[in-house]
Amino acid sequence: MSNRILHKGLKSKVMSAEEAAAMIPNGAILGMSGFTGAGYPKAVPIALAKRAIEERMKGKPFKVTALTGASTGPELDQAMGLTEAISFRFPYNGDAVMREKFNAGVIEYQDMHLSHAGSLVRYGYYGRKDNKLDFAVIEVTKIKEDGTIVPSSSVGANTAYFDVAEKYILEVNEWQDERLEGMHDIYTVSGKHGERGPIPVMKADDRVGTPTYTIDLSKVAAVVVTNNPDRNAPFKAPEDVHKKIAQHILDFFDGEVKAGRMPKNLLPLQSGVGNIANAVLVGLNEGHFEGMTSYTEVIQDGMLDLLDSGKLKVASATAFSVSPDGQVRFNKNIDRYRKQIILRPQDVSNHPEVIRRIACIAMNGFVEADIYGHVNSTHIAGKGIENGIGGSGDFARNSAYTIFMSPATAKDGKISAIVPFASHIDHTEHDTMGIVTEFGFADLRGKSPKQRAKEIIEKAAAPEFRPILWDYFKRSMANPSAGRHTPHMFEEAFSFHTRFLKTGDMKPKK
Ligand code: 0RQ
Repeated sequence: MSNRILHKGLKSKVMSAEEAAAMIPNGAILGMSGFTGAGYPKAVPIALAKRAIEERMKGKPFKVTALTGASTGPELDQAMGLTEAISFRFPYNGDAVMREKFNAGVIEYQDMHLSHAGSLVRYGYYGRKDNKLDFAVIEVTKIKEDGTIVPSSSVGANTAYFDVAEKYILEVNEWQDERLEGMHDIYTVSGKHGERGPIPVMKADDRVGTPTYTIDLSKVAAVVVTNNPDRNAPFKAPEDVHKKIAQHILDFFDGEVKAGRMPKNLLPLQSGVGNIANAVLVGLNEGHFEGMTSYTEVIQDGMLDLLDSGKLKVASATAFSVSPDGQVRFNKNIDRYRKQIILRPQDVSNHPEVIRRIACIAMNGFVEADIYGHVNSTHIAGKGIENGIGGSGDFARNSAYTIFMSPATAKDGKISAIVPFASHIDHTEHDTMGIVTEFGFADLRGKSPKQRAKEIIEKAAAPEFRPILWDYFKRSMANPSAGRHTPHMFEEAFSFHTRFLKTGDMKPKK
């Protein structure tokens, strides 16, 4: 018997993952834990994938709806994707197999702002006829004697899933360090339409909830013991282009501090996932800013570096997204990190109210941006959805500074990240303040669409694409049927994309 299950009543609920999965009927709606490869269930999803195969061999269907916090790991999205054991997935995905299934039209996916996920589930929009979910399948670190639950390496949307599910399956993962206890701040954002009060987080380091989940123990149908690592992916050392992007952002911060618009210790940092975001954090660690804070959704290696150097005082998030080396370092220093790191539910970490109150600096990657500043974070023309909007929209709309960053070209220079019209729009011109590439920082604040176009083409577009972007803009200005506010030529708006699909290059043949 695991020494992580201390509550007497729940000891009798321990069973294998296969036995737990056998309780889940075809068509069930599951709320599962997991956020950026941290804290997702690792045994029951594989058992469900096996069941899907077994049932299908008997000629019976087996598919479930899988709601999570954000992306998970191969045991969930890859295994259940390969076996097509999922019919509908929400609200974010980062798995390549699952992505292929969405883009092949085999599995339905709804991409969603991560701050909305818990609320929409609580409103009953994803439930059965009685608005409930069938099961919450949640990874935890420990079940205490009094039945309170120590959360795992992510909190995600778990409080909503506990609130709305009829039954619970808890995976107690002994791989998670028990000393995570005390790092979480569980504050439940609940209440019907119009009945909610303010969230009392006034600063990044405010703790307003409890360190554990308090759940209805009578709903626990199964407890499964696991000992499996999170999906910890290594980071690449920042490449030249990433370092240049980071430098433009650091120079921008310097300018804002000098102008008296930003304090010397900056504002609470939100940083997306990926190599560019990590390069910015590396740059901040090598730079001169001190006493920084972070109010973000994931804690990656660069955040640990900043905490280690003492330049960052606190990091508030909903999950970890560290490399295998980062995990070793985290476990080694966990007692110090417990004082510096706060893990919250994603409807608090990403809540517009808090983000706007504490005035974050949002920094997220983009796929493409158009000359007027509309940003596509999610869709690749000719391929379909990449990952999802994640928390980028929560932070982009509500932060004091909203910065999007990407290399100016993709696929060996054949694709321009700056296009006449974005082929999908996640963030509108109203939400974008800075578009940054290795060539420069386009500052869009206080600019009309035409002024933005000039700034974006001159500062952020790759030099080899500037002439054709100018050509598009100038001819749109002369287009009698376009209007002079945001001029376009509809028949050519997607000419970069269509040319790429036909010839493999967005540039016209000479
Ligand atoms: O393709 O993997 O085949 O090489 O897209 O691009 O440049 O490696 O950058 O990993 O930082 O991802 C926007 C997807 C950028 C990410 C996005 C191809 C490119 C490559 C990846 P390959 P890069 P990144 C916090 C906030 C939305 C969610 C978000 C993202 C692959 O940042 O998912 O912000 N953001 N969350 O070659 C065709 C283009 C392309 C292109 C890039 N214009 N056309 N292909 N690629 N641009 C996190 C959470 O909320 C959980």
